Amino acid sequence: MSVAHLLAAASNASSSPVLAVGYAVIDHTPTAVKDWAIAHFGTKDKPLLLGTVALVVVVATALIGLLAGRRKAWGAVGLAALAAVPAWAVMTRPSARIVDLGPTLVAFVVGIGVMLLLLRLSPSPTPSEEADMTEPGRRVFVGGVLGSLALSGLAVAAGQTLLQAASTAKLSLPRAWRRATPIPAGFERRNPAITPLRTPNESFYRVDTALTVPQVERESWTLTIDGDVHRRVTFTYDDIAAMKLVEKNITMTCVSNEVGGEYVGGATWLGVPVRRLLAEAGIKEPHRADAQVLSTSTDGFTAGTPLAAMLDDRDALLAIGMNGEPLPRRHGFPARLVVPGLYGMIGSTKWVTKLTVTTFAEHQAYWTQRGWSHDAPIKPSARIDSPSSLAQVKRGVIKVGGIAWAQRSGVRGVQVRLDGGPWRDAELGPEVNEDFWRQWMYRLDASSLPTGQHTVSARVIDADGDTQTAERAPVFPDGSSGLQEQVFFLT
Ligand SMILES: Nc1nc2c(c(=O)[nH]1)N[C@H]1C(S)=C(S)[C@@H](COP(=O)(O)O)O[C@H]1N2
Ligand SMILES: [Mo]
Repeated sequence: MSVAHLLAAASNASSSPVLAVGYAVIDHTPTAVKDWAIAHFGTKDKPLLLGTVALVVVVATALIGLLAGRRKAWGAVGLAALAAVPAWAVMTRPSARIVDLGPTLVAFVVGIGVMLLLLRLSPSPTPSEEADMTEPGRRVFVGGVLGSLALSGLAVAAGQTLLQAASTAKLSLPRAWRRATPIPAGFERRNPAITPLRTPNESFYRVDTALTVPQVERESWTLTIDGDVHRRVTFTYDDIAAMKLVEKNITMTCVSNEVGGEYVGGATWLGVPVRRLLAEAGIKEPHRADAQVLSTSTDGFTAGTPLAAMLDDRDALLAIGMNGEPLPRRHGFPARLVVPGLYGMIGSTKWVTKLTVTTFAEHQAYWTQRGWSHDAPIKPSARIDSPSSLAQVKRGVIKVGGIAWAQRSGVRGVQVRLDGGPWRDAELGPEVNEDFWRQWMYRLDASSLPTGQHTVSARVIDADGDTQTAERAPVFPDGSSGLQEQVFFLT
């Protein structure tokens, strides 16, 4: 399996038997079990899944080894049955080709080889020979096992090194034709606990279904537009880089972000408005109700964006730059979509290679097939960064603060309240644009408050004057709502 993984890493990662089985498990796990796993293991769910796959293989091969000890043919049949699982998993990957069976075949052949070798090295079980054979025989056998384990470890290490392809940070990035106003520094200077307006690429949240980061290169990448268009068009990276590129400051949010959660970030994106690309293809019926742009990634992920959101003035982007650098691989290198105002699953497809103009009735995107809404504008929310949850706070003036967003509208105000008392206006940080988040701060005079437990909460008011709802909703199917209630202790 390790040798196969190495081979796959050097050619096409998704043909790795381990990764392919991992994806198959994800695809066939009931949503309830998946949610449970994500809730309990968070972002450790992927290593845990792959570890489990490896463990099952170890147990299965141990059993096959026992069978082979009786009869070699049984061992061979066992290994063939075991290899059939990744063979099936590999061929059900979205972009599977017959050559992708190569690594699995190699795993089978190497498996047979190791099995025969270990059988030859294994001490004979017959009692008559035991006296003179056991000691050196055992030692040679154990040596053989440890040797194969060591080689196996080396192969996995080499494979993983290959999969962590070179960083993209040093690559060149074309200039913007229209620059965005630089994101200013804000309240983080007065209260370092408040989230800075610009999220650095290294700490930008990452959410995707990929078990390993897809390695796509600029030279081979293309974007095709098809579906209900007059001409099917394909762009290369150079085509895109030569266009009039615009910069836009956009705050992205994941539908899985809980109230007060971390799956949200603000960055400067450089790219081409998607509507200009769509115009080159020529949309047949731009005003058709139910129309969507289905975007497809190299890894088979799809997202469905309402066509109107791709065409209006929000500047949905095909982005190639993030905070002045080429997109990091984790965030979709060489190109991704960023759609302001809609949760990431509604169209911020990373490693995007195809845009299909179609309808929601005709095609269902990845998360829609799994019951999530395809109509999911980001819900306005205020997050409390300071004080942190269950913090011990000294009596005096408490600097309450955080960040708030109401994409597509903008943040007009943030209000804060203590222990269910009256709402008070917070001070707002610099405004960037309506699709960007905004910092807020409130100096809470706690000099006359009793010591012990207190609760502070916050709510955002958007530019239309609408106040964030206190009504609680879970993240499924269209995003969480409710107010964050932060408990702290006055000492
Ligand atoms: N190819 C691909 N693109 C994807 C996803 C994915 O699973 N695969 N997840 C989406 C979701 S749910 C979110 S919230 C954003 C997250 O983008 P980020 O990881 O750059 O923050 O990417 C979107 N694009
Ligand atoms: Mo998401």
